[in-house]
Amino acid sequence: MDTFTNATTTEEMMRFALHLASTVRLTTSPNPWVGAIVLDHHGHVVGTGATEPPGGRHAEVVALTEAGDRARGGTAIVTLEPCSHHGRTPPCTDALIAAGVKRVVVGIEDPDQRVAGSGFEALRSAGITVEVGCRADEVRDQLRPYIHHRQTGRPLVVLKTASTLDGKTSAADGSSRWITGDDARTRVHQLRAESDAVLVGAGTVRADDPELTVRHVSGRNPLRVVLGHAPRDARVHPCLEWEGTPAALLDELGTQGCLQLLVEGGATVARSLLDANLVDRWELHLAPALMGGSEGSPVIAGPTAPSIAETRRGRIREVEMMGADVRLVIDHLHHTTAHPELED
Ligand code: AOF
Ligand code: ZN
Repeated sequence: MDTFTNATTTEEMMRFALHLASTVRLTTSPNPWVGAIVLDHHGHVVGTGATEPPGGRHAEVVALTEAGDRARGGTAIVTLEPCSHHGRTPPCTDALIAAGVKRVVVGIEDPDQRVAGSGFEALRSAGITVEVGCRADEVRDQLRPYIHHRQTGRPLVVLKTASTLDGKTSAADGSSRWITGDDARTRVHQLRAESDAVLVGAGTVRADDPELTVRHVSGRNPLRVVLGHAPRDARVHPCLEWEGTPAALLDELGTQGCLQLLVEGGATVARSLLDANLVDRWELHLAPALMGGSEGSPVIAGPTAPSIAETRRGRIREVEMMGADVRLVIDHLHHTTAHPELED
């Protein structure tokens, strides 16, 4: 009966693999969060797996171990190309070949230079049918920090800001607590847990004395980085106090295996990163609040764009309610000449 041959089922299984991968999002860095499913030759699920913490088993090996002999003649569905190199663990391609899997369905090629297509080659030369590209856009999206790191050598830079509807982070008297609510705070802790490092400016350390740890969700604390010098009694310690340029910081963090850097402020640090075109994603938390006027602090410091033509424009990729607040995610914030909808 329900033999596993039709495309719909493959897509459904890849969706399941994406879900499995999402369950280990906070625990695999600097390795990718991968999901794998093994089907027997009837098309029944006989093994599921997700990447274990660094040094542990890869997703395929977890799923194959659960499947045992039932993998023979079956299919493996994996979000990322199986590795073919000896890293901290032996190659997944060897494990798939040894298990007698007949067909491997993959989302995307592994951009890691040690793999980059050689996993597919190894499987094909062992006579295994390899299909690449299943739900590729979703996998690319899910693995974006990892892909960015392997392609550029730098972490994906996520700028997070919280403001009123009119983009203010403090009132005329300087008061700023709290603009957004509890759900937004939880989201910030989720972002910290997803990130390997979190960056703030020395001004923010002096003004807010943030701890920058993960408290409202369970996850690892990111490396804390201060651009400039942090007062000795600041709560951000122990931290890296960076005296060089932001670009050099990204190179250094990339070398350390940092896949995602969260920038939590303030407005001057945000501006310097934007000016250097180093912001890959901007997450805005907007409270349904309004201050009005030209006093108070803006979300991004520095001079105002001199003309509409010199305005940065991005693409809104996500809009979500967070309690009474809203979360916006913007990509590709570049200088363009017109409103995207007006471009032909
Ligand atoms: C896979 N499945 O679940 C993951 C893969 O140090 P190692 O041995 O753990 O190898 C890390 C590299 O393996 C990593 O950079 C990436 O190329 C790949 N990750 N591959 O087949 C997995 N997590
Ligand atoms: Zn592997």
